Amino acid sequence: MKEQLLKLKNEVIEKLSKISNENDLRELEIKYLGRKGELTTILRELKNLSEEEKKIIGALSNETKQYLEQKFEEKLNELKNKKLDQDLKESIDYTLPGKKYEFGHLHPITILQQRVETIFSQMGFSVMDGPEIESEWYNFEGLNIPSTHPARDMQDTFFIDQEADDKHGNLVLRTHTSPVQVRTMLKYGAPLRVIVPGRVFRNEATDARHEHTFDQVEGLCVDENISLSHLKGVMQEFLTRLFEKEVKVRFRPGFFPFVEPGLELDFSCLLCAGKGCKVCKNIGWLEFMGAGMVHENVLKAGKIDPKKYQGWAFGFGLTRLALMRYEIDDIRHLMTPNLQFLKQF
Ligand code: FA5
Repeated sequence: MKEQLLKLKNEVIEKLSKISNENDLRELEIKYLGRKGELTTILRELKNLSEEEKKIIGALSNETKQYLEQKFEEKLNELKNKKLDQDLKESIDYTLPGKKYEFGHLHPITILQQRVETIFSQMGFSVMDGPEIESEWYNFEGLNIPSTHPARDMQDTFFIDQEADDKHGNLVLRTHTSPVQVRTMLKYGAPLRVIVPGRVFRNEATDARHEHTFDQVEGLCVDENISLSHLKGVMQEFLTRLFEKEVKVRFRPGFFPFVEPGLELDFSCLLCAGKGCKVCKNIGWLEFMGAGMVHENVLKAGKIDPKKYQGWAFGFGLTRLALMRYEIDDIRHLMTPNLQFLKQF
């Protein structure tokens, strides 16, 4: 019987290795371990053995039974896992196109701002920052615009019902980047060469060229023997590098309370190079920015000696520049989250 059990065990192991589906496995199990199975048949013979043999063969047959039961269970698990793998493979269609991941990119204003910063940095200017929520004093009085002065009407803003920490009047949303002029002078003194890109706000009805929230770039240069010819040279170089073509600039008289003399700077039309076309309305020039020699009172507000130092300042609209640079027909596109528009840059 011992040999019979061993033979049966080897037979089952051999057959198990060839089984490839659950049905065949079940049939094999019934055939050998079932109630009328071959192992049971062998065990029925036990009663014909002596007590001594019964003990030994009984233990051996139990051992064989447990061993085979375990092998059947292992085989069942193996088949189930194989089926799972198969199902998974069939549920994936490898011919489908892959998932496309969307990557964002910088906003056109940021791209342009970085370019502006690079060009001015190359010309020896530092890049400064200032608060968007500003005290009335820095936004107006420090720039020679007293509260009763009609020039305040030029830049209507949003007033905040809260006093500034520095007790310089109430807080306002800054209407221009010019307040950083005085802040920079107070912090660093003269000589100075800085630009200040930043967001500004005005209480303004919007149209294709006007926003209530837009970006400006301030420029300030303070030193001994500084004149407007330096400004002309710097701006001509800046615009030529930015547009990658020869650009000329011209001055026209302009009024800003914080500069004296004040001026407006135009540059030659990029399309017709000054000859006159639809874009420049046949003038040959495009309006660009306000500028001028820093007013004595502003230098004094910045604790700089006007007898020793002079300087010029300018302020241009970065948002308006983006309209020219990218040929955008309406400024309001730049503030929308319209991806169709933004993806073009
Ligand atoms: C000023 O803001 C002065 N601070 C500029 C300055 C600085 C002059 C230093 C002298 C010395 P102005 O209000 O013109 O000036 O605005 C400057 C630029 O901002 C304009 O040329 C224009 O490009 C842009 N700008 C003004 N208002 C708007 C608006 N509502 N929407 C978009 N851009 C605007």
